[in-house]
Amino acid sequence: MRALKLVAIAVVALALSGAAATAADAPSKSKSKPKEVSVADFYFGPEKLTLKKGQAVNWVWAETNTYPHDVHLKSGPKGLKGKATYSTKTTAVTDAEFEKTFTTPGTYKFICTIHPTQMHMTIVVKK
Ligand SMILES: [Cu+2]
Repeated sequence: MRALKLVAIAVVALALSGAAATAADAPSKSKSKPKEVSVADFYFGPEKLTLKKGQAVNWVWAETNTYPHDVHLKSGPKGLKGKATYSTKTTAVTDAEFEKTFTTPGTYKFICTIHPTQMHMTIVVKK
């Protein structure tokens, strides 16, 4: 009888912890995560991304880099406001991130100003 009671308690505890985990996960599921782009030695990975309006991109400098890189908007859709905010002022080798939310639909072209011919990427934001 005592053993049965312990099993019952364990089952209740498991059910409760499961419910708690679900509740904790809920907020992160409701808003979409930023798409991650790797800023690596001589390439952005991926080089092409398609987003929905309102989605964000987070550029993350690769830990294995040995050269400095940046993220610079070369061209954006017509009428894009706050163009400067689409480029980071950070030039880093590693340990850097740059996040930007895209609210204006259209095509965006990014380069690394230090390696403009090798490092380029396109982001298309759909309506
Ligand atoms: Cu670079």
